[in-house]
Amino acid sequence: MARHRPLVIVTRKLPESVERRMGDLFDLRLNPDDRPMSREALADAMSQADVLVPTITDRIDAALLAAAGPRLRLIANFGTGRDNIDVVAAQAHGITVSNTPGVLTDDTADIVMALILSVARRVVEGAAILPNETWDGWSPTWMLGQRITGKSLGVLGMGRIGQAVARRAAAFGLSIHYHNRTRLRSEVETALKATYWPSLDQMLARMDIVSVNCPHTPATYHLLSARRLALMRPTAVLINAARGEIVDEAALIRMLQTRKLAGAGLDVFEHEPAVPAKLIRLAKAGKVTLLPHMGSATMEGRIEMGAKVIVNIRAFMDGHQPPDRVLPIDL
Ligand code: 8YV
Repeated sequence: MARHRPLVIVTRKLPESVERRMGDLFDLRLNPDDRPMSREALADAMSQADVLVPTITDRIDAALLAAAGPRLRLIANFGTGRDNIDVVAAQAHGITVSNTPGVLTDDTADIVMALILSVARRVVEGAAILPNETWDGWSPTWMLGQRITGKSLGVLGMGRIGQAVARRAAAFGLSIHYHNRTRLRSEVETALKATYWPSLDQMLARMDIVSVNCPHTPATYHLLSARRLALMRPTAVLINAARGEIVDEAALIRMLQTRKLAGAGLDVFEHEPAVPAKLIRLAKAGKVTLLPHMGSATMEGRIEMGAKVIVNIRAFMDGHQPPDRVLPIDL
């Protein structure tokens, strides 16, 4: 692509420093009121922009891509997950896609630990007591949770984030187990003291805590199906800070309601921003901790995501592959 100031359209409000830098480099159209764009607004943006910078709240499907203007050559996703974009259709239309891997690994792993601790030690439930002025004082048998030291953690998806979870969890005294498409190199496995389970079913049946850390792809949609969830121990806890679509949410709710699963910590939901009323009721009953998709929500993370987006756009405008190009084969 010839070097010119490309028209870059950003669909949501980004940190000020990121928007300022983008404004220095590109012809920039921002969304200062931060409301998610309607499908019509997205189509309009895609008919004009050279580069679109969407987020998880924008569903860039095959129909939108087919109707995109001839100028649109790059979709530089502000996010690591790219399940909001039909990458296969983008490639078919000659549109390159990039994402922002690596910079939200630690933040997301921290939220996984926060969810594990919250569910096992009833942190969120306990934190609501004083503000509600319902505390009658200490009792030896009140607010008892589960010790996490000595328990087993099964990580489903041992990529960057899964490994960061494993390192943290090991420091808390959990034994680390994992299932992944491909087994880690033995040096990495040894460093993480992680046990590989070629069979997801067998791992699920033996873990105290299961953390979902794989991407959402056609192959992982409902990977934790009703059948697989039923393999878990009734005392076990499920943590998901990856994507809601990986877990059959209705089946999970049934398992929690019928006490076939002890608890869950969820940062993501199958139909965001909708959260089923039944899940909210389970949260009120202290069975689950629900967070509003804030795994990567740190100022540092957002600024680094913005920097990655800028680098990807610049490399592309200079005629190179963006360093974080997403290929259909990665899905
Ligand atoms: C981001 C995420 O905030 O990057 C991801 O994959 O899930 C989030 O934490 C979001 O995707 C931004 O688009």
